Amino acid sequence: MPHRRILTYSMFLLCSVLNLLYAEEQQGDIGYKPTPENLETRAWFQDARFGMFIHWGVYSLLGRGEWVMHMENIPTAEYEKLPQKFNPQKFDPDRWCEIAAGAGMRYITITSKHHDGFAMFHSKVSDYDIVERTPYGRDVLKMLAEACTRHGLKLFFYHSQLDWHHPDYFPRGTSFAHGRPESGDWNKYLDYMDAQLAELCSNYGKIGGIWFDGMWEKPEADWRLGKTYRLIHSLQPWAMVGSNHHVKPFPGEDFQMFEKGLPGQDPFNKGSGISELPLETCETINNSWGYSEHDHGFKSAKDLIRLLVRAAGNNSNLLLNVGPLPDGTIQKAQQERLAAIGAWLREHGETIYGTRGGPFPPQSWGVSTRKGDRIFLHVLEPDGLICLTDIGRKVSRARFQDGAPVEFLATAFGTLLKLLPQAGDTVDRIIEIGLE
Ligand code: JFZ
Repeated sequence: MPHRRILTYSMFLLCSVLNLLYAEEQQGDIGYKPTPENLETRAWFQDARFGMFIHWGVYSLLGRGEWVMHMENIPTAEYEKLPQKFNPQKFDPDRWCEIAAGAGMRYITITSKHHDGFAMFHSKVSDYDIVERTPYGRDVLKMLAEACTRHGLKLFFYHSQLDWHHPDYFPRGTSFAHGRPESGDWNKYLDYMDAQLAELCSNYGKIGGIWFDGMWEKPEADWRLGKTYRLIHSLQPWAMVGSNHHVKPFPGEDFQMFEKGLPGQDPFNKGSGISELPLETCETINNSWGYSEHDHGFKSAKDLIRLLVRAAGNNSNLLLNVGPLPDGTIQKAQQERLAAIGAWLREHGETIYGTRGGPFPPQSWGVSTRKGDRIFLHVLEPDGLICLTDIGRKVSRARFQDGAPVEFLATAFGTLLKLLPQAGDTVDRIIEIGLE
Protein backbone atom coordinates (compact mmCIF):
# COMPACT_ATOMS: atom_id res chain seq x y z
CA MET A 1 0.00 0.00 0.00
CA PRO A 2 2.07 2.93 -1.29
CA HIS A 3 0.13 5.72 0.49
CA ARG A 4 0.78 4.04 3.80
CA ARG A 5 4.46 3.83 2.97
CA ILE A 6 4.47 7.54 2.13
CA LEU A 7 2.78 8.26 5.45
CA THR A 8 5.32 6.15 7.34
CA TYR A 9 8.15 7.84 5.49
CA SER A 10 6.86 11.35 6.18
CA MET A 11 6.39 10.45 9.84
CA PHE A 12 9.99 9.23 9.87
CA LEU A 13 11.18 12.47 8.28
CA LEU A 14 9.20 14.59 10.70
CA CYS A 15 10.57 12.66 13.65
CA SER A 16 14.13 13.04 12.38
CA VAL A 17 13.73 16.80 12.02
CA LEU A 18 12.17 17.09 15.48
CA ASN A 19 14.92 14.95 16.90
CA LEU A 20 17.56 17.11 15.30
CA LEU A 21 15.98 20.29 16.67
CA TYR A 22 15.74 18.68 20.09
CA ALA A 23 19.31 17.46 19.95
CA GLU A 24 20.47 20.93 19.03
CA GLU A 25 18.93 22.45 22.14
CA GLN A 26 20.03 19.56 24.29
CA GLN A 27 23.56 19.02 23.10
CA GLY A 28 24.73 22.43 22.08
CA ASP A 29 25.00 24.46 18.93
CA ILE A 30 25.23 21.64 16.37
CA GLY A 31 26.08 23.79 13.34
CA TYR A 32 28.59 25.87 15.29
CA LYS A 33 31.57 27.28 13.39
CA PRO A 34 33.84 29.42 15.56
CA THR A 35 34.52 32.86 14.10
CA PRO A 36 38.08 33.96 13.28
CA GLU A 37 38.03 36.17 16.42
CA ASN A 38 37.02 33.17 18.47
CA LEU A 39 39.90 31.11 17.07
CA GLU A 40 42.19 34.02 17.91
CA THR A 41 41.01 33.99 21.53
CA ARG A 42 41.60 30.24 21.68
CA ALA A 43 45.21 30.69 20.55
CA TRP A 44 45.68 33.58 22.98
CA PHE A 45 44.20 31.39 25.72
CA GLN A 46 46.59 28.53 25.04
CA ASP A 47 49.54 30.90 24.95
CA ALA A 48 48.44 32.44 28.28
CA ARG A 49 48.68 29.11 30.15
CA PHE A 50 47.90 30.54 33.59
CA GLY A 51 44.82 32.21 35.05
CA MET A 52 43.31 33.14 38.41
CA PHE A 53 40.04 31.57 39.51
CA ILE A 54 38.10 33.63 42.06
CA HIS A 55 35.24 32.25 44.16
CA TRP A 56 33.68 35.18 45.96
CA GLY A 57 30.12 35.64 47.10
CA VAL A 58 27.93 36.26 50.13
CA TYR A 59 28.83 32.72 51.26
CA SER A 60 32.34 34.08 51.94
CA LEU A 61 30.87 35.77 55.04
CA LEU A 62 30.38 32.42 56.74
CA GLY A 63 33.89 31.19 55.94
CA ARG A 64 32.79 27.63 55.25
CA GLY A 65 33.03 27.44 51.50
CA GLU A 66 30.62 28.16 48.65
CA TRP A 67 28.50 25.05 49.28
CA VAL A 68 27.51 26.18 52.80
CA MET A 69 23.81 26.77 51.94
CA HIS A 70 23.47 23.15 50.83
CA MET A 71 25.79 21.59 53.41
CA GLU A 72 24.10 23.24 56.38
CA ASN A 73 20.59 23.24 54.92
CA ILE A 74 20.20 26.96 55.42
CA PRO A 75 16.61 27.99 54.64
CA THR A 76 16.31 30.48 51.80
CA ALA A 77 14.84 33.17 54.07
CA GLU A 78 17.87 32.84 56.37
CA TYR A 79 20.40 32.83 53.54
CA GLU A 80 18.75 35.92 52.07
CA LYS A 81 19.90 37.84 55.15
CA LEU A 82 23.56 37.33 54.27
CA PRO A 83 23.68 40.02 51.55
CA GLN A 84 22.66 42.60 54.17
CA LYS A 85 26.04 41.95 55.82
CA PHE A 86 28.15 41.92 52.69
CA ASN A 87 30.25 45.07 52.77
CA PRO A 88 33.75 44.45 51.38
CA GLN A 89 35.25 47.81 52.30
CA LYS A 90 38.76 46.60 51.48
CA PHE A 91 37.92 45.36 47.98
CA ASP A 92 40.51 46.85 45.65
CA PRO A 93 40.22 45.44 42.12
CA ASP A 94 43.56 46.91 41.09
CA ARG A 95 45.21 45.07 43.97
CA TRP A 96 43.60 41.80 42.83
CA CYS A 97 44.93 42.41 39.33
CA GLU A 98 48.40 43.17 40.71
CA ILE A 99 48.35 39.91 42.63
CA ALA A 100 47.25 37.98 39.53
CA ALA A 101 49.70 39.69 37.18
CA GLY A 102 52.45 39.37 39.82
CA ALA A 103 51.84 35.62 39.85
CA GLY A 104 52.27 35.58 36.09
CA MET A 105 48.58 35.01 35.45
CA ARG A 106 47.14 36.36 32.22
CA TYR A 107 43.41 36.18 32.95
CA ILE A 108 40.85 36.05 35.73
CA THR A 109 37.74 33.86 35.95
CA ILE A 110 35.37 35.11 38.65
CA THR A 111 32.04 33.83 39.93
CA SER A 112 29.29 36.04 38.51
CA LYS A 113 26.71 33.74 40.12
CA HIS A 114 27.44 30.60 42.09
CA HIS A 115 24.97 27.84 43.03
CA ASP A 116 23.41 30.07 45.73
CA GLY A 117 21.90 32.14 42.91
CA PHE A 118 23.19 35.48 44.17
CA ALA A 119 24.39 37.76 41.36
CA MET A 120 27.68 39.51 42.10
CA PHE A 121 26.78 42.09 39.45
CA HIS A 122 23.99 44.56 38.79
CA SER A 123 21.13 42.63 37.20
CA LYS A 124 17.95 44.18 35.89
CA VAL A 125 16.09 40.88 35.70
CA SER A 126 16.40 40.20 39.43
CA ASP A 127 17.01 42.21 42.56
CA TYR A 128 18.90 39.32 44.16
CA ASP A 129 22.19 41.01 43.37
CA ILE A 130 25.05 42.85 44.99
CA VAL A 131 23.89 46.34 44.00
CA GLU A 132 20.34 45.99 45.28
CA ARG A 133 20.76 43.75 48.32
CA THR A 134 24.05 44.71 50.00
CA PRO A 135 25.15 47.79 51.94
CA TYR A 136 28.17 47.89 49.62
CA GLY A 137 25.84 48.55 46.71
CA ARG A 138 28.47 48.49 43.99
CA ASP A 139 28.92 46.24 40.98
CA VAL A 140 32.20 44.48 41.82
CA LEU A 141 32.34 42.77 38.42
CA LYS A 142 32.22 46.15 36.69
CA MET A 143 34.99 47.43 38.96
CA LEU A 144 37.06 44.33 38.28
CA ALA A 145 36.42 44.46 34.53
CA GLU A 146 37.76 48.02 34.44
CA ALA A 147 40.80 47.09 36.50
CA CYS A 148 41.50 44.07 34.26
CA THR A 149 41.59 46.38 31.25
CA ARG A 150 44.11 48.61 33.04
CA HIS A 151 46.31 45.60 33.86
CA GLY A 152 46.04 43.81 30.52
CA LEU A 153 44.19 40.81 31.95
CA LYS A 154 41.26 39.13 30.26
CA LEU A 155 38.13 38.50 32.32
CA PHE A 156 35.94 35.39 32.24
CA PHE A 157 32.75 34.76 34.19
CA TYR A 158 32.01 31.55 36.05
CA HIS A 159 28.23 31.20 35.85
CA SER A 160 26.30 28.51 37.67
CA GLN A 161 23.48 26.93 35.73
CA LEU A 162 22.22 25.19 38.82
CA ASP A 163 20.48 27.62 41.15
CA TRP A 164 19.42 27.07 44.76
CA HIS A 165 17.43 30.29 44.93
CA HIS A 166 15.36 30.80 41.80
CA PRO A 167 11.81 29.43 42.26
CA ASP A 168 11.60 28.27 38.65
CA TYR A 169 14.65 26.04 38.94
CA PHE A 170 12.37 23.01 38.84
CA PRO A 171 12.41 20.05 38.59
CA ARG A 172 15.40 20.38 40.91
CA GLY A 173 18.61 18.44 40.61
CA THR A 174 20.28 16.45 43.33
CA SER A 175 21.34 19.40 45.53
CA PHE A 176 19.66 21.71 48.03
CA ALA A 177 15.96 20.90 48.37
CA HIS A 178 15.30 22.48 51.77
CA GLY A 179 11.91 24.25 51.83
CA ARG A 180 11.88 24.86 48.11
CA PRO A 181 8.64 25.02 46.09
CA GLU A 182 7.43 21.81 44.48
CA SER A 183 6.67 23.49 41.19
CA GLY A 184 8.28 25.89 38.77
CA ASP A 185 8.62 26.71 35.11
CA TRP A 186 11.92 25.33 33.79
CA ASN A 187 11.85 27.39 30.61
CA LYS A 188 11.21 30.53 32.61
CA TYR A 189 14.32 29.77 34.64
CA LEU A 190 16.38 29.30 31.47
CA ASP A 191 15.01 32.60 30.10
CA TYR A 192 16.18 34.25 33.32
CA MET A 193 19.61 32.66 33.03
CA ASP A 194 19.93 33.76 29.40
CA ALA A 195 18.85 37.29 30.36
CA GLN A 196 21.61 37.46 33.00
CA LEU A 197 24.13 36.07 30.54
CA ALA A 198 23.09 38.72 28.04
CA GLU A 199 23.78 41.33 30.73
CA LEU A 200 27.20 39.82 31.40
CA CYS A 201 27.94 39.87 27.67
CA SER A 202 26.75 43.46 27.23
CA ASN A 203 27.79 45.55 30.21
CA TYR A 204 31.38 44.53 30.99
CA GLY A 205 33.24 45.26 27.78
CA LYS A 206 35.00 42.54 25.83
CA ILE A 207 35.07 39.43 27.98
CA GLY A 208 37.24 36.35 27.58
CA GLY A 209 34.36 33.93 27.94
CA ILE A 210 31.83 32.13 30.11
CA TRP A 211 32.77 29.20 32.37
CA PHE A 212 29.59 27.24 33.00
CA ASP A 213 29.07 24.91 35.90
CA GLY A 214 26.20 22.96 37.38
CA MET A 215 24.42 21.13 34.57
CA TRP A 216 26.07 17.97 35.89
CA GLU A 217 23.35 17.70 38.53
CA LYS A 218 20.64 17.37 35.83
CA PRO A 219 22.46 15.81 32.88
CA GLU A 220 19.24 14.60 31.26
CA ALA A 221 17.44 17.95 31.37
CA ASP A 222 17.01 20.14 28.32
CA TRP A 223 19.36 23.01 29.13
CA ARG A 224 18.76 24.67 25.73
CA LEU A 225 22.52 24.81 25.35
CA GLY A 226 22.32 25.61 21.64
CA LYS A 227 20.25 28.71 22.31
CA THR A 228 22.39 29.90 25.21
CA TYR A 229 25.69 29.32 23.42
CA ARG A 230 24.42 31.11 20.29
CA LEU A 231 23.35 34.05 22.46
CA ILE A 232 26.85 34.40 23.94
CA HIS A 233 28.59 33.99 20.60
CA SER A 234 26.29 36.48 18.90
CA LEU A 235 26.92 39.14 21.57
CA GLN A 236 30.65 38.39 21.88
CA PRO A 237 31.90 36.29 18.95
CA TRP A 238 35.42 36.23 20.43
CA ALA A 239 34.25 34.91 23.81
CA MET A 240 35.02 31.33 24.70
CA VAL A 241 32.29 29.08 26.07
CA GLY A 242 33.20 26.15 28.30
CA SER A 243 31.29 23.99 30.74
CA ASN A 244 32.36 21.96 33.74
CA HIS A 245 29.99 19.09 32.92
CA HIS A 246 32.71 16.42 33.03
CA VAL A 247 31.64 14.82 29.76
CA LYS A 248 32.84 15.28 26.15
CA PRO A 249 32.53 18.92 25.01
CA PHE A 250 29.23 19.77 23.33
CA PRO A 251 29.05 21.66 20.02
CA GLY A 252 29.33 25.39 20.64
CA GLU A 253 31.97 24.99 23.36
CA ASP A 254 35.40 26.50 22.78
CA PHE A 255 37.46 24.93 25.54
CA GLN A 256 37.41 21.91 27.80
CA MET A 257 38.03 22.06 31.52
CA PHE A 258 39.12 19.51 34.08
CA GLU A 259 38.37 19.97 37.75
CA LYS A 260 41.04 19.14 40.31
CA GLY A 261 43.20 17.03 38.04
CA LEU A 262 45.19 17.15 34.84
CA PRO A 263 43.34 16.32 31.61
CA GLY A 264 42.02 12.78 31.85
CA GLN A 265 43.17 12.43 35.47
CA ASP A 266 40.44 14.53 37.10
CA PRO A 267 38.38 12.75 39.75
CA PHE A 268 35.01 13.79 38.29
CA ASN A 269 35.78 12.55 34.82
CA LYS A 270 32.88 10.62 33.33
CA GLY A 271 34.72 9.51 30.23
CA SER A 272 35.08 13.01 28.85
CA GLY A 273 38.13 12.13 26.81
CA ILE A 274 40.56 14.85 25.85
CA SER A 275 39.31 16.95 22.95
CA GLU A 276 41.19 19.02 20.40
CA LEU A 277 39.90 22.18 22.08
CA PRO A 278 42.10 24.29 24.36
CA LEU A 279 42.32 22.60 27.74
CA GLU A 280 42.17 24.02 31.24
CA THR A 281 42.82 22.38 34.60
CA CYS A 282 41.43 24.12 37.68
CA GLU A 283 42.79 23.63 41.17
CA THR A 284 42.62 25.14 44.65
CA ILE A 285 45.58 26.50 46.65
CA ASN A 286 44.25 24.95 49.87
CA ASN A 287 41.29 22.57 49.66
CA SER A 288 38.46 25.06 49.21
CA TRP A 289 37.12 27.22 46.39
CA GLY A 290 35.13 29.77 48.41
CA TYR A 291 36.81 31.26 51.52
CA SER A 292 37.13 28.64 54.22
CA GLU A 293 38.32 29.92 57.55
CA HIS A 294 39.64 26.67 58.97
CA ASP A 295 41.21 25.26 55.84
CA HIS A 296 44.93 25.76 56.32
CA GLY A 297 45.96 22.97 53.98
CA PHE A 298 47.82 25.25 51.62
CA LYS A 299 49.86 23.51 48.95
CA SER A 300 53.49 24.56 48.78
CA ALA A 301 54.64 27.01 46.13
CA LYS A 302 56.86 24.25 44.81
CA ASP A 303 53.96 21.86 44.31
CA LEU A 304 51.88 24.58 42.68
CA ILE A 305 54.68 25.49 40.26
CA ARG A 306 55.05 21.83 39.41
CA LEU A 307 51.33 21.61 38.79
CA LEU A 308 51.56 24.53 36.38
CA VAL A 309 54.48 22.84 34.62
CA ARG A 310 52.67 19.51 34.42
CA ALA A 311 49.58 21.28 33.07
CA ALA A 312 51.66 22.94 30.33
CA GLY A 313 53.29 19.59 29.54
CA ASN A 314 49.79 18.15 29.19
CA ASN A 315 48.96 20.97 26.77
CA SER A 316 46.66 22.54 29.36
CA ASN A 317 46.23 25.84 31.15
CA LEU A 318 46.11 26.04 34.90
CA LEU A 319 43.32 28.05 36.51
CA LEU A 320 44.42 28.46 40.11
CA ASN A 321 41.85 29.51 42.67
CA VAL A 322 41.74 32.12 45.40
CA GLY A 323 38.80 32.55 47.78
CA PRO A 324 38.86 36.16 48.94
CA LEU A 325 37.62 37.10 52.41
CA PRO A 326 34.30 38.87 52.87
CA ASP A 327 36.17 42.14 53.39
CA GLY A 328 37.53 41.91 49.85
CA THR A 329 41.13 40.92 50.62
CA ILE A 330 42.97 37.82 49.45
CA GLN A 331 44.40 35.59 52.16
CA LYS A 332 48.06 36.19 52.93
CA ALA A 333 48.95 32.50 52.60
CA GLN A 334 47.45 32.49 49.11
CA GLN A 335 49.21 35.72 48.15
CA GLU A 336 52.58 34.36 49.29
CA ARG A 337 52.26 31.31 47.10
CA LEU A 338 51.16 33.36 44.11
CA ALA A 339 54.13 35.68 44.52
CA ALA A 340 56.51 32.69 44.58
CA ILE A 341 54.99 31.28 41.39
CA GLY A 342 55.39 34.72 39.79
CA ALA A 343 59.06 34.88 40.75
CA TRP A 344 59.63 31.45 39.22
CA LEU A 345 57.79 32.40 36.03
CA ARG A 346 59.78 35.59 35.61
CA GLU A 347 62.84 33.39 35.35
CA HIS A 348 61.46 30.41 33.46
CA GLY A 349 58.33 31.74 31.76
CA GLU A 350 59.73 31.23 28.26
CA THR A 351 59.35 27.46 28.80
CA ILE A 352 55.65 27.86 29.74
CA TYR A 353 54.01 30.85 28.01
CA GLY A 354 53.25 30.39 24.35
CA THR A 355 54.11 26.70 24.52
CA ARG A 356 52.11 23.62 23.66
CA GLY A 357 52.54 20.16 25.08
CA GLY A 358 55.91 18.87 23.86
CA PRO A 359 56.66 15.89 21.62
CA PHE A 360 57.47 13.57 24.52
CA PRO A 361 54.37 12.41 26.37
CA PRO A 362 54.33 13.02 30.15
CA GLN A 363 56.58 10.53 31.95
CA SER A 364 57.31 9.66 35.55
CA TRP A 365 60.30 12.06 35.46
CA GLY A 366 58.26 14.99 34.19
CA VAL A 367 56.93 16.60 31.02
CA SER A 368 58.01 18.37 27.87
CA THR A 369 56.82 21.64 26.33
CA ARG A 370 57.40 23.06 22.87
CA LYS A 371 57.57 26.55 21.46
CA GLY A 372 58.04 26.40 17.72
CA ASP A 373 61.28 24.43 17.25
CA ARG A 374 62.39 24.83 20.84
CA ILE A 375 61.77 21.86 23.09
CA PHE A 376 62.00 22.01 26.85
CA LEU A 377 62.22 19.03 29.17
CA HIS A 378 60.95 19.70 32.68
CA VAL A 379 62.55 17.18 34.99
CA LEU A 380 60.38 17.21 38.10
CA GLU A 381 61.40 13.94 39.69
CA PRO A 382 65.16 14.01 39.35
CA ASP A 383 66.57 10.71 38.40
CA GLY A 384 70.17 9.85 37.60
CA LEU A 385 69.15 8.81 34.14
CA ILE A 386 66.05 9.73 32.19
CA CYS A 387 64.85 8.12 29.01
CA LEU A 388 63.15 10.01 26.19
CA THR A 389 60.84 7.74 24.26
CA ASP A 390 61.70 7.29 20.62
CA ILE A 391 59.72 9.82 18.55
CA GLY A 392 61.53 9.10 15.31
CA ARG A 393 63.89 12.07 15.55
CA LYS A 394 67.33 12.08 17.09
CA VAL A 395 68.42 14.43 19.84
CA SER A 396 71.18 16.69 18.55
CA ARG A 397 71.94 18.75 21.65
CA ALA A 398 70.86 19.10 25.26
CA ARG A 399 71.70 21.76 27.80
CA PHE A 400 70.46 23.25 31.03
CA GLN A 401 69.11 26.79 30.96
CA ASP A 402 72.44 28.15 32.22
CA GLY A 403 74.12 26.63 29.18
CA ALA A 404 75.71 23.66 30.96
CA PRO A 405 75.63 20.66 28.61
CA VAL A 406 73.77 17.48 29.43
CA GLU A 407 75.30 14.21 28.31
CA PHE A 408 73.03 12.06 26.19
CA LEU A 409 73.19 8.78 24.38
CA ALA A 410 70.99 7.46 21.60
CA THR A 411 69.88 3.86 22.16
CA ALA A 412 67.58 1.50 20.29
CA PHE A 413 64.80 2.33 22.77
CA GLY A 414 65.17 6.11 22.90
CA THR A 415 67.62 8.69 24.16
CA LEU A 416 69.18 8.52 27.60
CA LEU A 417 70.09 11.72 29.40
CA LYS A 418 72.48 11.76 32.31
CA LEU A 419 71.59 14.24 35.03
CA LEU A 420 74.33 15.33 37.36
CA PRO A 421 73.22 15.13 40.96
CA GLN A 422 72.13 18.59 41.97
CA ALA A 423 72.39 20.09 45.40
CA GLY A 424 69.41 21.57 47.15
CA ASP A 425 65.75 21.52 46.47
CA THR A 426 65.07 22.03 42.80
CA VAL A 427 61.58 22.83 41.64
CA ASP A 428 62.04 22.01 37.97
CA ARG A 429 65.29 21.16 36.17
CA ILE A 430 64.76 22.50 32.67
CA ILE A 431 66.76 21.11 29.77
CA GLU A 432 66.45 22.53 26.29
CA ILE A 433 67.06 20.00 23.57
CA GLY A 434 67.47 20.19 19.84
CA LEU A 435 66.21 17.55 17.43
CA GLU A 436 67.87 16.58 14.15
C1 JFZ B 1 31.97 22.79 40.97
C2 JFZ B 1 31.25 23.59 42.03
O1 JFZ B 1 30.20 22.81 42.59
C3 JFZ B 1 32.22 24.04 43.07
O2 JFZ B 1 31.58 24.80 44.05
C4 JFZ B 1 33.31 24.86 42.42
O3 JFZ B 1 32.76 26.04 41.86
C5 JFZ B 1 33.98 24.05 41.34
C6 JFZ B 1 35.00 24.81 40.55
O4 JFZ B 1 33.03 23.53 40.42
O5 JFZ B 1 32.47 21.60 41.55
C7 JFZ B 1 31.87 20.41 41.38
C8 JFZ B 1 31.26 20.08 40.23
C9 JFZ B 1 30.69 18.83 40.10
C10 JFZ B 1 30.73 17.93 41.14
C11 JFZ B 1 31.38 18.27 42.31
C12 JFZ B 1 31.96 19.52 42.41
N1 JFZ B 1 30.15 16.68 41.00
O6 JFZ B 1 29.74 16.30 39.89
O7 JFZ B 1 30.06 15.92 41.98
